[in-house]
Amino acid sequence: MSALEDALKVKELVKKHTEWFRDSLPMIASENLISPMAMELLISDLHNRYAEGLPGKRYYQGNIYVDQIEEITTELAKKLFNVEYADVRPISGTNANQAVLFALTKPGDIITGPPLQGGAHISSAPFGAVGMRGLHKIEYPFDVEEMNIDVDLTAKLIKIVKPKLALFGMSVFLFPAPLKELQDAFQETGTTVWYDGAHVLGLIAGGEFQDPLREGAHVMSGSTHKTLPGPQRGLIVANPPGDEEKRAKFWKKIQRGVFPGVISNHHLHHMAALAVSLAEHIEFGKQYAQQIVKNAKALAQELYELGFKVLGEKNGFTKSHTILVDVVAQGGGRRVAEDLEKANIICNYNLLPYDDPKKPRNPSGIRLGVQELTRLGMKESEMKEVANFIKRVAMDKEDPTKVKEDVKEFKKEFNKIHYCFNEGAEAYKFFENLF
Ligand code: DSN
Repeated sequence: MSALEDALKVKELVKKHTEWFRDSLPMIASENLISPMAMELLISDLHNRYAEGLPGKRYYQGNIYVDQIEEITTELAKKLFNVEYADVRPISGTNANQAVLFALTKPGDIITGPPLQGGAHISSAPFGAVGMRGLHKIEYPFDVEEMNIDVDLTAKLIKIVKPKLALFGMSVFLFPAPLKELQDAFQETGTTVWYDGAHVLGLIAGGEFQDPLREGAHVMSGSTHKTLPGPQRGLIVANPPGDEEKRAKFWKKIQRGVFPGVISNHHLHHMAALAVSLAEHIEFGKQYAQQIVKNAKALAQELYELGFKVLGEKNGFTKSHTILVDVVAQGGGRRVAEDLEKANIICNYNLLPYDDPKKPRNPSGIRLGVQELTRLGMKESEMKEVANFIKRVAMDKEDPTKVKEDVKEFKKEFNKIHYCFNEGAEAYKFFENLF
């Protein structure tokens, strides 16, 4: 193939991908749909430009408007999370985590955090950002019945280990982290508490999860494209402890962790899009977050009633956007996730707390997120239909390609985007017009 043919082939594949997702039920817990207004800014001239440093203190000319955009974005983040400090420059959640690690630890330090098979993000693994920083991670004990870290044992662990940094927050985040319950341990040891809110930022901002920075966390990082439905990017917010001088010093370390620590340019088109998404979440985030949690609970309950082993039963299955299902009886996580994909139901296979973390390729579970279906206008009654599609594929072993036709038909009614300034706009028209 010629170079041009390769380029055209990629364009064609992007078109096919877009059509596939338009016809599918996207249920990956870490994804979402950006709003049309935010999307427009992604293809602006900002994409072509560079900015390093902070507004008014750049290393490049040409940033007159970029500085104003960054100031507005930062203020919107501060307002949304009700915090003293915000940095909107990290270009992803992992990148934000790297910046926190760079700022608050030194190689050889000890960090504590949730276990991988208990849902921890890969950046906190020894083979992820934590390992790259040369840190030793000690994992919290996990309570499978609670589907959360074990509070008493974690308090003891923190008192014994006295970590430099105690990390909370996960990529399978069903229930709030027990920050209030661990207050004594934090205070006794003077531990700095870091909360990775990537999955639940939109729920936190919407007042529907926990409020980490008022429950003991000093700094919160996260990605901006999950329950907070913005561009693929990251942010860090903080309400550091101590007097004004101490707080400013803490924040300066974080800002230097971001730049020059782990980024150079910070992808200005994504920053402008983030400003729109933050503004939209200030306006619509509360209703959106409420509906996400209602939908997740409804889906979990329906799957449970259909006979699936949904984890977290003791605590009502979930308080977030995510549910976790043990599908060993249906053939295992991988088999089920692959069959669902053939039926246009997109989710991922996932380690469960009792799986061997060294065997991530065929775990016992699947993880399902409802934030994108909610964004497309689905409510509790639609969750029943979604549960039924999942049952037909995973439990009844119906031919997935047959189920796919019904999924496509069902999805036709849900291709409008909600909880944004262009309320009710066609979600995929923007992409379709590109081709
Ligand atoms: N690990 C991704 C997920 O939760 O899907 C997020 O980075």
